[in-house]
Amino acid sequence: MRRFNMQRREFLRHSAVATAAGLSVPGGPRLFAADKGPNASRLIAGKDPRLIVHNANPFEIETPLKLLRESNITPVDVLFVRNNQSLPSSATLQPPSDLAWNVELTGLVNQPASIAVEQLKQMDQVERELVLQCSGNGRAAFSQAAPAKGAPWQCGAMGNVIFKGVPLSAILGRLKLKVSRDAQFVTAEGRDTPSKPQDADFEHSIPLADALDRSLLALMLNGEPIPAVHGGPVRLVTPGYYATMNVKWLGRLRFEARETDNYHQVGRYRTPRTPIDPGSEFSYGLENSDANWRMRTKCVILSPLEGDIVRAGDCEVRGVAFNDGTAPLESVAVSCDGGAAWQKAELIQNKSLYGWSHFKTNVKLLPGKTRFAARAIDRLGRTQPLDGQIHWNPAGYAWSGVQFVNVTATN
Ligand SMILES: Nc1nc2c(c(=O)[nH]1)N[C@H]1C(S)=C(S)[C@@H](COP(=O)(O)O)O[C@H]1N2
Ligand SMILES: [Mo]
Repeated sequence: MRRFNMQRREFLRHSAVATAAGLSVPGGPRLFAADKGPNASRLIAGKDPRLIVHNANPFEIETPLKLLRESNITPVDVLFVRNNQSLPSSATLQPPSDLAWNVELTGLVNQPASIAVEQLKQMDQVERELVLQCSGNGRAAFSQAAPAKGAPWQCGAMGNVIFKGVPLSAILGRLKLKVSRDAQFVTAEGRDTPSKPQDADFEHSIPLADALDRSLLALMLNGEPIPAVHGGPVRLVTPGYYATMNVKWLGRLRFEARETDNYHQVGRYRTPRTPIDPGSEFSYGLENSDANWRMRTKCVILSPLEGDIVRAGDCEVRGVAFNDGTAPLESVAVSCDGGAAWQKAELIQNKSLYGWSHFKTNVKLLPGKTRFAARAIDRLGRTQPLDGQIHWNPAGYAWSGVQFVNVTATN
């Protein structure tokens, strides 16, 4: 596997040279005049300039909640972007122009195989509405207890989108591939290469059972070919999983007995299995931590927003809730006193288990300060901790604590 990875990197380094002139490696300060700092639309052709740029290289670009709440299906021009490293020439909402893209299927299978994007396009497609959420979403909240390493994402490293593509199980059938009983995981490799050659390639393993049940090789996002920046021409999409597991620019799937020992799978993108004290160190291993796979149940208030000044009197509190799609949501409760008393909100269930559901409720606001909170619970009883810090972890993954929103009401 190593050997192949080296070859792949060498190959891509050549193509990177060819495209370097085309702003393929974005964000270097010298690309911009001093008065024109990086904004999302300069970094990625087609993105909305109002997005929050945490990092220009690699991209860590967040959707402000003000924009997120405007649509039920998050348009691609406002959808957040997170790259650990990028594929050359992918800084655009245009689909990639590589028409000869193949995905290899190797490892514990009767014989290695490969399928072209052109073949995938001819197969029956399924559509999945789902929440795409970075496992670092909400990280900023962890830092209230102790610094968490990484971009201080607030709540907008997520969106509700529609992916369309071919189920992995159908592809195995079409290729007549038999996966060995020893295979427990499928590892997805992206074709992007690390900016420092000595760094690890980007790949992730997910449990085979969920992959066969849920995963798609997605070709379309919100009805259009997947934009290059979001992983086109083909992306592994597993509904209900954190976005990091949705490997962009999919080059290969390996069927394996164990999770890969790749740095992105073992050294990060995991949370400790049992709580640790905020601020303490943690050495990740497969035996003491869980990969950022299925998303924790949570909700996010989209109106009002933190710091809003609103009219006293009638106020509608609304937002979105979601989980890993394993069971429907049960309810969302809203508090106007920072979490002491709760009232049940109206919950409009999404037809898709993996998409977000909207909640709303009306409250009477007295003049002065109000601290709202919202908490979702699903039919498996999985809910959000009032003190989200019990899940504190050094890199601030998988925040699912109750969110508090402070507003001021005036007459
Ligand atoms: N090949 C590849 N896939 C990747 C990444 C990456 O760096 N390379 N980043 C992951 C992470 S951490 C996230 S949060 C999502 C972001 O998806 P988006 O940029 O389409 O919003 O892509 C995931 N897939
Ligand atoms: Mo992420």
